[in-house]
Amino acid sequence: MSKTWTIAEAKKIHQLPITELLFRAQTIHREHHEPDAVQLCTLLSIKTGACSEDCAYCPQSGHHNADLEPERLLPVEEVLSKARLARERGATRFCMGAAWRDARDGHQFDAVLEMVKGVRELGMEACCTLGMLTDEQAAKLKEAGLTAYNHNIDSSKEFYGEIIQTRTFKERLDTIQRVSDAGIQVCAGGIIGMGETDGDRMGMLVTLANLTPQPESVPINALVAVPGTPLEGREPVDPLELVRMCAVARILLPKARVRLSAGREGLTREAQLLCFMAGANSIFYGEKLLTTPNPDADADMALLRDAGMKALIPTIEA
Ligand code: SAM
Ligand code: DTB
Ligand code: SF4
Repeated sequence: MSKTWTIAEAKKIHQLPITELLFRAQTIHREHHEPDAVQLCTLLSIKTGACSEDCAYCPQSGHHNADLEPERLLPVEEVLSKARLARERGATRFCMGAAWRDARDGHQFDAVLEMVKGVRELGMEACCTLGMLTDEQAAKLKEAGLTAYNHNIDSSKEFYGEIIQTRTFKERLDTIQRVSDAGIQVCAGGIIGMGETDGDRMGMLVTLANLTPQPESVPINALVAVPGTPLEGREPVDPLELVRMCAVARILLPKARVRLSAGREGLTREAQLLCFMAGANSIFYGEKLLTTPNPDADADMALLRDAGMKALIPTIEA
């Protein structure tokens, strides 16, 4: 039985002098991970925009007016050729995102299953994020070979209602449980920079840390404030706050991959390295996240090279 964390404990850690916080995070990081290896995950939006949910941060919500061309589900071959390209550039995980409230059965879901199989046949880890799932869908994804399913809790239970009205925090947790019960690894994290308090940030990490089992990976996103969304014009988060989030995530979830996710475009190389020192050991790799820009792959490779670090080598069973 792993430890149950309290928000008070997390807050205490979060407030430590950053030198002490980094030392504690690094100590734990080195017990469980190679300190110089970063996982490269490439994202692809396989179905873009016109989503029925109203997530305030999201340019893909049909409730907002972001400048975005909605796109139907991409053909399987197109997705697999992007996955092949990502593999050639050194990514070991391919993550497919769909702007759906929930995955619907039928030819579209069947096509996603083909995508998952195809990505695994390339020897890559396959992840997808398709909204809410039923038990049957989770079982089918597992059978197709899905490595991990991404479903973020985004913030604390208390702050959730401020950013999303069309679904509940509990529904998010229920889907995560379904994924876990189906034997698929859970990827679950959230966003900072939406107007939440430090207490909300710690509430989010404590909720993730107290899941049984803990998530396999935890994406930490800094809000990308997109014009046309209700959160447009929000000040970017101070990079040191991201460093602190990565460190607390590392301490509370020692074995998880902590993914420094959206918001890297605004970070200096040095800030990114501080996040790696804090325990982040995964990034989204490639020029685009789902709909917004991400650093150039060449710049990321140069950063790893100049820092004497390395990209994770695939260790996937065939
Ligand atoms: N529709 C599915 C869902 O909501 O789970 C999958 C796609 S959704 C875009 C995946 C995650 O991206 C969200 O849960 C959120 O954490 C993150 N995200 C979306 N827009 C973002 C933004 N503007 N800045 C930072 N993270 C964002
Ligand atoms: C996650 O936590 N972040 C990724 C991935 N999981 C699916 C998505 C970030 C999206 C950023 C806004 C966009 O590009 O649309
Ligand atoms: Fe839809 Fe997901 Fe965006 Fe929410 S985060 S609006 S569910 S695509």
